Amino acid sequence: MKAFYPVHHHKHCPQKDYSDGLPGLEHPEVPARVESLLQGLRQALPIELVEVDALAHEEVCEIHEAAYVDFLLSVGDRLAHDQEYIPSIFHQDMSLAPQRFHGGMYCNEIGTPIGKLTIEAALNSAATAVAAARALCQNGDRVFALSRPPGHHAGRRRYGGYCFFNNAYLAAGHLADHFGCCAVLDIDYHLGDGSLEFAQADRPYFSIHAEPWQNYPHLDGRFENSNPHVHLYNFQDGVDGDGYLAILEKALAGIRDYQPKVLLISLGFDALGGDRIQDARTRLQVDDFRRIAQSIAGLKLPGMLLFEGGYDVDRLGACGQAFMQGWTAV
Ligand code: OKP
Ligand code: ZN
Repeated sequence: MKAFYPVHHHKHCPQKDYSDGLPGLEHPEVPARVESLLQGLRQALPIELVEVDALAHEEVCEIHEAAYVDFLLSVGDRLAHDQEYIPSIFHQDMSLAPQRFHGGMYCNEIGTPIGKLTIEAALNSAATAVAAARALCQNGDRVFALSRPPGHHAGRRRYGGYCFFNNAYLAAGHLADHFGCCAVLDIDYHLGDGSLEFAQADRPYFSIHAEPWQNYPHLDGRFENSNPHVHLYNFQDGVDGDGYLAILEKALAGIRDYQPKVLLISLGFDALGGDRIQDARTRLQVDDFRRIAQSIAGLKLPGMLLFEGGYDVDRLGACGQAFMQGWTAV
C-alpha cells in the first residue's frame, strides 16, 4: 500500500498547549506521532512510502477563504524560529485591525500555536492528502495519507484544535469529482467541527466521537448546523469496543444509504483508552481498532485513510498495525 509522507512535518513542533484553562502543558501534537504510526503500519503490510515535498497552496484555496490563507501565510514572517503566535483578542470581524490581530477572528481557542514554519508544514500535510487522493483516482484501491498536522477541526476560515487546513475535505473533493459520492467517516475521538462545514450530498460527513460539550470542541455541531449531510454519533463515557462497534454499525448503515463510490476515513487513534487527550475516558483497546477496520472494510469500497489525532505515541504504532490488519482482512 502507498503511504504518503509529509517530509516537512517536523518543522511544526508546537511547544505549549493551553487547551484546559491551566498553565501551558507540553503540547501533545508532536512529530514523533507520525513516525510511530508509520513503524506500526510497516509491521502489518508492505508500505511503499511516497515522500511528499509539495506545499498545497493553490489547493487549500479551493476550500479555504483566500484572506484566511493569506493571513496564515503571513504569521511566520513576524516570528523568530523559537517564537509562536497565539491570538490575544477574539472578535467576529477584526478586518480593520492590523493584520497581526486577525488570528482572533480566525480562531476560537489558544491551544494551536503557530511557529515560524508551521504553515509550511500544514501546507505539506494538505499536499499528502491531495497526492493520496490523486493516486487513488488513478489506480488505487487503498492509500494512506500520513498527514500531520491534522485537519478535521479546520473550517473554511477557522483554525484550531491543532488543525490549519482541512485535509479530509480537500481529498474528499478530489475523490467526489472523480468517483462520485465520497463518504467521509471520521473516527477520531473528537467531533470534526471543521469538516462538517464542508459536507454536501456527494461528500456526506459521518463522525463518531465523544460527547462534544464535555470534550473538545466543547460545542455540539448540531446546534449550529442543520446540514442534512452531517451525521453525528456520540459515544458515552466509558464506552468499550463492543459499545463502539454497535455505534459504528449505525454509522455504516447511514453511509450505505448514500451508495457511495469511495470512502475517506479521517483516522484518529485518540479513542484508544488511556490517550491523555480524553476528557471522558473510553475503554477501547488496541485490538478494537482491528475490529473497527474490519467492520468498515465490509463496505467494500476503494478507500483512503487519512491520519488525524492520536496522542499516545508509544501505542500509535500498535493501533496502526491493528487497524491495517482489520482493513486488509476483508
Ligand atoms: C485535535 B484532534 C483535553 C485537551 C484538548 C484540544 C484537543 C484537540 C484535538 N484535556 N485539547 O481532533 O485530535
Ligand atoms: Zn482527536
